[in-house]
Amino acid sequence: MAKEESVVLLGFWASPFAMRVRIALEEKGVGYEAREEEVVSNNKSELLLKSNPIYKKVPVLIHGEKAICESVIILNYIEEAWPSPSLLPTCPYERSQARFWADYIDKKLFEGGGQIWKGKGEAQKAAVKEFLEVLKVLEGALGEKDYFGGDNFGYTDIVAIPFTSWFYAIEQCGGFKLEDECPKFSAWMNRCMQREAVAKTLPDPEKVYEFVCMLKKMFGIE
Ligand SMILES: N[C@@H](CCC(=O)N[C@@H](CS)C(=O)NCC(=O)O)C(=O)O
Ligand SMILES: *[C@@H]1O[C@H](CO)[C@@H](O)[C@H](O)[C@H]1NC(C)=O
Repeated sequence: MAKEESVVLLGFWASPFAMRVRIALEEKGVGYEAREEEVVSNNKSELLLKSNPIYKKVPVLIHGEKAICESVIILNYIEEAWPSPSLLPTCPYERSQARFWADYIDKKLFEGGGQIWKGKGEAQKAAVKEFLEVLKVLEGALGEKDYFGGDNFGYTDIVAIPFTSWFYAIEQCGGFKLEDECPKFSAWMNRCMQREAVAKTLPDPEKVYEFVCMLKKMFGIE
């Protein structure tokens, strides 16, 4: 059985993409070995270069002899390899909606967040405005539900929640307060943080802020 094969995750503590995989494995109760890659100094392991020769990025899930790359593809793999408890709804339409919002988050949220902490002046102001618009759209998708999929924490929540560990840094850089601007999204964040799999995976926002400050110095911003 595939389930008895070893499970290794090549990751990096501040990578929201790697956090997705950790949360999914925790939710499924799959034991795994986490190996930390030195992505900042670009000192990547031979195993990473061999397992993800195309992008050379984390996360990579190595299940037995097989390597799976790209966080959302890994999430789908986990859902199929360990079906229970399921992260996706059973109804095909609802599954499509979970994937639609996961894709939206991938395309819009990360881009926008990056433009804030990397930006300056007017460009940064515009990035903040756009970022808040994206969060408003997500608040609309949440509606009155507890989670994106309804009553249960699932697929879209797992795709979205990791990046919120960067929000404190983004607020500091962008000069705004998320809770005032997007109370519903804030409430959803707090709800997700109650889950053990999320609480034990997400890094301390202050530590992420220090990391962002270090990156800004490294990239010569400010
Ligand atoms: N689309 C990829 C993004 C992965 C990604 O950007 N990983 C970053 C860390 S957050 C990385 O490995 N960067 C190292 C590099 O690009 O050399 C996914 O969803 O897995
Ligand atoms: C790069 O990683 C290898 C293996 O983990 C380690 O032995 C080496 O000291 C690292 N080099 C640098 C420059 O950090």
